[in-house]
Amino acid sequence: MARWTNRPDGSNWGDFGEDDQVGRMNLLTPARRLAAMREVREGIVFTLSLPLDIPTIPLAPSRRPPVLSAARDEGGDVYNRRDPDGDELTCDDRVLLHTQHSTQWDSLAHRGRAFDADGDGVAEMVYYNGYRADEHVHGPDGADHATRARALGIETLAMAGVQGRGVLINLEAAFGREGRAVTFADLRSAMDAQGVEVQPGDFLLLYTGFDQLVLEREARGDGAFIATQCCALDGTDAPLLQWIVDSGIVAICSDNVAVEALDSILAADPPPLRLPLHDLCLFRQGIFLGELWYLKDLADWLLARKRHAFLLTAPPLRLPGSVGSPLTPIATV
Ligand code: UVW
Repeated sequence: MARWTNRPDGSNWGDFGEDDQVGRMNLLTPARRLAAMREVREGIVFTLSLPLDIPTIPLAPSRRPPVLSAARDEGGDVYNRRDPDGDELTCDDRVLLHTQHSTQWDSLAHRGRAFDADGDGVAEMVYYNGYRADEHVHGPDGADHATRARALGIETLAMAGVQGRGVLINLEAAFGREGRAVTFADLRSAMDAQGVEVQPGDFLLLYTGFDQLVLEREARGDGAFIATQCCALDGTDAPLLQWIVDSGIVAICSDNVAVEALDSILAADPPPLRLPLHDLCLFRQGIFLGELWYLKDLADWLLARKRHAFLLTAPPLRLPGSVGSPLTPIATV
């Protein structure tokens, strides 16, 4: 039985196939990857992740730094373990990893909503392309709260080969570090001023300066509330949402918390759609979101040279069933 007969307004469900799980990443063709490689002129690389234990004081209570410990077997901890018949040592470790704590990809199973996909007049809880909560995105079950996205897990993105042309818009250079919900008019003016051209298949990177706020907060060692500072996209701006649809971009990545401004989610009386840009990107269009990336060094380098495009290599962990993934993206300029 088809998962859906109705698709949400403004969605592309089915356009990439009945069982598609990677959405706009389908636009990342071999020709576009080759074009991305032609953006490499100097061979210089930039690492675009924070250390994954930062922020040490979480930005959200459910998202905590990784906890490392020794792997264990019948002999106890496999850590600084000396081989019985020699002078060799072995360390194996394990990690409790919150996949959305630090530099991360959101999978398409990260945000869904109630929608009458099967046309019976009753809304179901669904994700991109009509995949169902519980049936496909399964759990939590049992004492250990086991979960598994049997569809739309982050491994689908890993298998899509996340390498293509990145383009960076420097919103900090355009608007500073004041909290600002960036509209399409704002974005267009920054793009025009910086000579940024966005092409179908591009990864759109937005530098806001938020990575510096995170690192400054770390240096102070306080838990200051910073989530509403710096630029973030205005998910309520219809022209912005339409441009995202029309642009053909495959992902939006930023150094801030959520790519979009958090005004709706933080409002005393929040609207029904609290994260409208997440809804457009993850739920309706299959556009991946990257958050809390470390972009300062790349942004400074590009700004000084009036460049904006580069080769981006940014695979998530191939971790079956996970709804997000930490990563260490690389830009090559
Ligand atoms: C927020 O933190 C609001 O966004 P995300 O869940 O995508 O990280």
